[in-house]
Amino acid sequence: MTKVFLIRAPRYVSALFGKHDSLMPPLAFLSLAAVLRENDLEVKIIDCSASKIGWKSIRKIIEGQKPDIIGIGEETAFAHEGLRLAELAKEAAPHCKIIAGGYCYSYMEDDLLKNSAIDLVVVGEGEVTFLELAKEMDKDDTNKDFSKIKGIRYKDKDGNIVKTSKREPIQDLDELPIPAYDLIDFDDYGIGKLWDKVAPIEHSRGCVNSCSFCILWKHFGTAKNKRILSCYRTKSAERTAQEVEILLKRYRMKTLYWCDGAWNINGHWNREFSQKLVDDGLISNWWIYLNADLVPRDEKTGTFKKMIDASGQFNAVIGVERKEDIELNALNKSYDQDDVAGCFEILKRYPSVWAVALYIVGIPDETEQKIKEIVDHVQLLNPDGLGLMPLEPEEGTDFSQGMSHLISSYDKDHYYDYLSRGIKMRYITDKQLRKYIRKYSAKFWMPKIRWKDLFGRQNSIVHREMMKFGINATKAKIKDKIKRDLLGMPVPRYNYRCTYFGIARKPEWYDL
Ligand code: B12
Ligand code: SF4
Repeated sequence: MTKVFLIRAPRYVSALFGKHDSLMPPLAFLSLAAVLRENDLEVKIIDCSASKIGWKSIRKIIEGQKPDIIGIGEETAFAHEGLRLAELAKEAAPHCKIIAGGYCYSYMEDDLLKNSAIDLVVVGEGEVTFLELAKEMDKDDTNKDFSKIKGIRYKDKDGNIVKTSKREPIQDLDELPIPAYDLIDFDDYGIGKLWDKVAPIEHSRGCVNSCSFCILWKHFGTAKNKRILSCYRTKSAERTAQEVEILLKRYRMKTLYWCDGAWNINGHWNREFSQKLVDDGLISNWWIYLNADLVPRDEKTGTFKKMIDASGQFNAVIGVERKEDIELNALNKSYDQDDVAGCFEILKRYPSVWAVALYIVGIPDETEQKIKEIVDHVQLLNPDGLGLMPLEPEEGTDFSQGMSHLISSYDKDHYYDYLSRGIKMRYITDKQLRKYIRKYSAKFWMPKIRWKDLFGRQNSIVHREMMKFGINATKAKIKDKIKRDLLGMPVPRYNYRCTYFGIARKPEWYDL
């Protein structure tokens, strides 16, 4: 029987994490594994950070257990570690085929196939393609033919890169089996009380919009006349409620992290699903990405209130992106600032809502003044949290800067990270951008820090946990500064790498 390992390579971890070194289970692997298993393939998920497995140990595991296929699908900031894993796996189990997929590898296929140990790349939605590939690999060498499998890239026997036609998205998502939650240990994930007992879940794939900085709508899109168009699909309310029930009752999860790019696109669905959860008593905390213009629509019909009723703590993340409508237009955003103001006005009416406004900074004509104005503007919306996110040159998006060679060359000094982004700004440097992000984030967050919130009882556990993370991050930074500046000890640049929560540290188990 073909043995498939889905592996997340060892990675540096955020200084903000608590006892867990991995934030959230990889939903992609859970979903892929469920499909493979349903088709009688042997599948294992190894999340090195979650299980605290370092480079030497993962080599031993691969050498000892000899999988036939290893699948990797890292996010961009960790992509070079996935490639290190591919190289290591080829040495440890030379017969093993390495397949890469996901948002990053899908769009750097030429570089990957030329410069790394990856054998095949799966582009876009993975379940059907991966299954077909795994079955094909099971055939003996003379009968193998990958050319009929849609949505892949590989090298033929003459070394030419073959690109097969686009894999069309799965239309009925209810056909997917329930993600293979039993293949991971949920206890290995989360951050403190904020994401305690957290489970990733999705009810939809794709989007109806096509924002220029976003890869999601393309990744899960459909091909028409050689163009990629958005293609939104959703599971039924019934099926999604079934997943919620499994997570809450069987696995005792408390928080659902909704992975949908925009959760609230279909008003009828929102209503039907929320009502079902209320009826079935399936209440939990939610983290959720909402499209701002659709919140007023759902408020008018009473649907938004139902969504609040169906959840405990409701953590809403809104991509406000920019302050000026002209800039929103340039990013091909579907809404304007009036929509955003209307959305926050509604969010503030509900005490269980903890609302985060995300802005994109580092657009080509960024200035300090513009970032300052964003933070002044945000006071009008009065969100509970603010994220100033640097625009990333993600491969496959309009802002892609051809960075993939930096990842695939795995050069320790020049790997792709979110600090040296490659998007050139006319008026400020990357270093200034980082400084302004720190300065203006502090301007927003500092007035929110109150000691009584840290120790006393208050409404939002989220607020308290955020403060704790801030304190941990500052402690980690001061420690590094003392080491470097006072004791003259080496502190790798990597320590300041901008992953999701700012600072990354090398965990003790990393090299073991
Ligand atoms: C959860 C999540 C996170 C979590 C990460 C959790 C963790 N690692 O523990 C957090 C919140 C920390 C996070 C952070 C960031 N994220 Co994020 N995140 C997501 C989110 C919401 C869900 C991912 C998911 O599980 N999807 C559901 C699964 C089923 O889909 P999937 O992963 O795409 O997998 C399918 C296919 O891609 C493919 N596939 C995937 N892996 C593999 C592997 C193999 C072998 C195969 C064959 C196929 C395959 O098959 C799967 C099934 O069809 C997505 C949006 C989204 N809806 O996907 C954004 C998204 C991935 N994030 C994005 C971004 C920009 C970021 C940030 C850079 C934001 C920022 N500015 O700080 C950071 C940094 C991330 C990093 N370090 O690289 C972008 C794209 C990033 C990229 N190109 O790598 C996305 C698409 C959001 C968007 N709309 O643009 N993120
Ligand atoms: S609305 Fe969100 S998910 Fe949809 S295209 Fe825009 S950024 Fe991507």
